[in-house]
Amino acid sequence: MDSVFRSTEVMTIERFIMDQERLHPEATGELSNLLYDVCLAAKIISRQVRRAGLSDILGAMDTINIQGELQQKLDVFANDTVRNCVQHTGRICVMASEEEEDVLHIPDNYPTGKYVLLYDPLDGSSNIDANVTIGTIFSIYRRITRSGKGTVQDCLQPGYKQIGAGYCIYGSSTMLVYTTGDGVHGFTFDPSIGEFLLSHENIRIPKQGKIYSVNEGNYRWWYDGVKKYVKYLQEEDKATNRPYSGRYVGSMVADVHRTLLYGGIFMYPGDTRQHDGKLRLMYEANPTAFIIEQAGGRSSNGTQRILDIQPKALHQRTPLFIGSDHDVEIVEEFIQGKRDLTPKGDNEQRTSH
Ligand code: FBP
Repeated sequence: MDSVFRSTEVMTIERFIMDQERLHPEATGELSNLLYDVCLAAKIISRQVRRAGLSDILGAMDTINIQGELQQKLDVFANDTVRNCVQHTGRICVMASEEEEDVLHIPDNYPTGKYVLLYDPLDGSSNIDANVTIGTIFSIYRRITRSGKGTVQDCLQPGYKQIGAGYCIYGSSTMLVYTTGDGVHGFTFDPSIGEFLLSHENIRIPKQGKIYSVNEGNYRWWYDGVKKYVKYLQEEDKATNRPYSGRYVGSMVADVHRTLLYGGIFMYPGDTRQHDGKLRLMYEANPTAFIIEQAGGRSSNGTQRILDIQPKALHQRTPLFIGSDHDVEIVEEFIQGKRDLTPKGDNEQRTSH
């Protein structure tokens, strides 16, 4: 019998969110309801992803999104699904999506609310047709404009102001992981009863890992600090858990989820072609950074904490180094020149400068 059903507490995500809400006497229930809306969208997208090979939903549209990427049919389906599950509820004042150039305003015939939702409807979409794990990522803020329709200003808030963030991963099972600042919790979807059930309560990332995750195909364009760090991870030194093992799915949500559970580091560095890397600050880096930090990990662009970056543009990109506290600390030292590789035969030592 499933372990979840063997436990004395079969806990749905709705029940869990309500219990967490009780921790905040000032809460009105609107954030809880917004989280339910996102769960509903995730269930609908999960159903479509699971039967993608059977229905005419694989393959590309003939449209290019703001990122310059060919939109996949599932990208558009997921984008519309999240918008349609949330925009009519009166809980949000504005949205922003990776698939849309401008902010998504609430249609005139719907009331506006006090929250802001930013989302990547389908992360890893280049992997869809190969049936590789993909996901939906979301980030929630309180509005800063007073009332009425929200604006891009409501979206361009630094990550530490997030009041909720999460992702739903469509892998061997569908799993929703979220935080509202009271720890990180994971819920596995049981399609036979249509419920997300608590399966990973209060997830903690290991202080140090043994896995690094990066697209080494870009090595030649990396800056020296990152090149040296990856060389450092490949050196043999049992005392420091090295060499690390390499894992790279190419779907950020999958690589970050594994890093959250097993520890180690996921990186998408900037390089001589793309100084700010590929990943988007607002709906990829900020939400995953909030989750990883809530689980005891660390996030950085190499020199600054991701959650402290003041956004300037909706679709701005950022280098990303995220994962176990010890591992991200070391890559920062290599990038900032505070640490260097040791000549062969010497044990590693920090450079003085
Ligand atoms: P989208 O699919 O949402 O555009 O995300 C970008 C992404 O697919 C990430 O999920 C992944 O980490 C990265 O790009 C892979 O990039 P690359 O193929 O350059 O390694």
